[in-house]
Amino acid sequence: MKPLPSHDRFVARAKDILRANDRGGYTVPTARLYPFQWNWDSAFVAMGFATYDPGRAYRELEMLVRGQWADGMIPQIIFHAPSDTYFPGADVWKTSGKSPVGGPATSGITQPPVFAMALRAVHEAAAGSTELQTRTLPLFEAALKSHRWWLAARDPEQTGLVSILHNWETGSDNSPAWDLAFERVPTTTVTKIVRKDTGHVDAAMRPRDIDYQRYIHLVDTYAAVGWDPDAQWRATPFKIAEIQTTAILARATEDLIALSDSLRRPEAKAELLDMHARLVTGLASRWRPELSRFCSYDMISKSDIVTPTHAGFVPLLALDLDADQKHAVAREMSRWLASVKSGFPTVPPFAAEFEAKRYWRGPSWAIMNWLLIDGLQRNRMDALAARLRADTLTAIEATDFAEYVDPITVEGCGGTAFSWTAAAYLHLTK
Ligand code: 9WN
Repeated sequence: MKPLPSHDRFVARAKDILRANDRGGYTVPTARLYPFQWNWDSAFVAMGFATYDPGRAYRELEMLVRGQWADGMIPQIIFHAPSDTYFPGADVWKTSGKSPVGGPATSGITQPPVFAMALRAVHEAAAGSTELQTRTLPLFEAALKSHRWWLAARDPEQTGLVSILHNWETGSDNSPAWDLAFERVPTTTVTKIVRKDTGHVDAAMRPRDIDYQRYIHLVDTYAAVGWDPDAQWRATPFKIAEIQTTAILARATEDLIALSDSLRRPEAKAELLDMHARLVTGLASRWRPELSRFCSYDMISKSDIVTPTHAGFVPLLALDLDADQKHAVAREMSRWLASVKSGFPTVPPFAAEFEAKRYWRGPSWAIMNWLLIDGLQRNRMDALAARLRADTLTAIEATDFAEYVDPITVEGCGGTAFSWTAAAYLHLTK
């Protein structure tokens, strides 16, 4: 869709935000609150840069893979330069020996694998320059290695669904989808917790202290087994076969398949086709017609997670729904949309768990709207996609690129001048 003249001012502001958050080849999500490079943030940011500066977009991804581990994992946080405005910082994770020798320190967990979706977008944006496109191949190899890691480390039982072992890995940190599973996670920690986030933004918009105790209990548990994937798989009290992550991985695998054609890598393509078939089958099995959405699965309690969250619709990114599913999803998504003023809520207001301003328990996020719009477009559900796109742009303009938005009052919440919100604006108006 062509940008309207009324978008020009905001497109300029979005580029200013990305410039201001640039720390020399990588982009921090926002100043102070998140002072390092984050995995899926940078993938979205690269797609934002791809709309006007493909060279800078490549650079964002190249900086991210500097933190890739030898086993293929691309970490959640890359600590390129020190900062004391964030907890947990580099010292908490105890990942030396795992993070790259001579490279930056990293956290020990990962984040949603948007990376290959971004790589394809960047490669296509660089179509006019064979010189720029030579930068795709090493990043393709890095992505392939990371997808192998996901399937080996996070689906050792070959279910077709990848599991997350930490809520931070989903990117939807305090989603009520994890509440029951977290009741089994102890609140004791070896690491002393010194929160910094609540010094930057209102505590009512952030997870609670007891949540952080559990988050850090898991970090301590994994550090104690040396971040070994098999040992973590056995030791963890928190293991969720997760639909949002699996949908992103399946879609990213589809994008790698397209790249394997452009790069003429037939063996890689064959391997990727197998991965893709496995993921799509696993994901499709999570459809719950009685709920009109998909559900994650708690691998420890061996039960469906039925709490209503936006994640139930993210599989549209990777699946082609049949007519009955489309009809049911359109009805259900419309019901959620009718209950808010703007954007797609991470939890609908009619659910008991809804909190309008608390992070992933209700607010609308531009990047989640972006993924949902993409999934709706893929499934030719164009009217809903157009509505969500218009809402998202209006909310970004009204809140000056806030981290997330109260979906009832359309107030900006969390961090300000946020990088991936800027990237979403650039992508949705390109
Ligand atoms: C932990 C950077 C990140 C996002 C996540 C978002 C938030 C971090 C935190 O900020 O998480 O990764 O400390 O709250 O939940 O999705 O990647 O923007």
